Amino acid sequence: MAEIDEYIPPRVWKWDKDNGGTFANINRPIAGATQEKELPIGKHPLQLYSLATPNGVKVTIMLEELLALGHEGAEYDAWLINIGEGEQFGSGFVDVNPNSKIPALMDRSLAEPMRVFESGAILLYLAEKFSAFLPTDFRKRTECLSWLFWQMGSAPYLGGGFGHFYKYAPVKYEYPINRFAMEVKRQLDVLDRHLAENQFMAGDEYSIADMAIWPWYGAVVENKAYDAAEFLDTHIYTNVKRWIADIDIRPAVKRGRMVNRSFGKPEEQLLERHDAEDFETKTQDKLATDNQGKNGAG
Ligand SMILES: N[C@@H](CCC(=O)N[C@@H](CS)C(=O)NCC(=O)O)C(=O)O
Repeated sequence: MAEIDEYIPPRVWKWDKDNGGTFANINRPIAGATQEKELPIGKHPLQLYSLATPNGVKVTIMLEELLALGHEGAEYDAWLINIGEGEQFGSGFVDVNPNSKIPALMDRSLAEPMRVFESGAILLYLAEKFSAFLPTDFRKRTECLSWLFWQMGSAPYLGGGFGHFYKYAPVKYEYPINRFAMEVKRQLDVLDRHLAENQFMAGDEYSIADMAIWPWYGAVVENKAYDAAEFLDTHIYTNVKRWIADIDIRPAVKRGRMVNRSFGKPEEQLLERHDAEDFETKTQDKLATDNQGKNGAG
């Protein structure tokens, strides 16, 4: 192993604001709001405050899947929360999620609006509210929830552990990269063995477990996160790849991954979503063309 300078922890930890990491400007050791800022409220029963990270995409896929099934009560306004600018620390957002992380949901269809935070809790809330994408059979339901909670427990090793040290840390250190690469490969092998025997995570039914797991592990295997597919040799997980391809082609998945997306190809970025037709008319490529037309006309 390459030699690294040993760190001797002081007796009491102190916050080094400029630690050089990619997210040093937003990470801090205290909770709560940093500024007063109300959240916007749209016309639909559900108000989502989010960004198209893997955790955010889980929820927009679920909402688009519910709408595709004909659940009109799942109509939603999706508002962009720019976490790079610290919008998760606005007072309105903290009221919806005291943990200051996207995604956060307000259900305004109830007499007393209900907040829901944590992507897994939001998926379960919506699945129960609409009786969809959560198997009704006791054994399949239990299996679905096991995999949902597996994802919620495992993703921090993938993102906060591997992704952080491989991609975002100011310096590449062999020890944490080795530690977390090993864990991520173990997790991919867990998935690969399960998907060798099962079409979807909960068996033969596509469910909220797939919606939770696909955005994270699909992104890594397809080299859409951390640029690490080659490093992790992800092509060997053939059953995971088959499952990813089955999910990739779902129209609701294609739509869901565009919502609150503020990066990547302009035609895949729908910064805010307030109506089904926004996918046709309000992606960034279309808005840019509109503006050019207006500027040309003006
Ligand atoms: N366990 C949470 C994690 C959410 C999370 O980590 N969100 C990130 C984006 S993927 C975030 O909002 N980060 C902002 C911050 O850490 O300040 C969930 O699944 O909802």
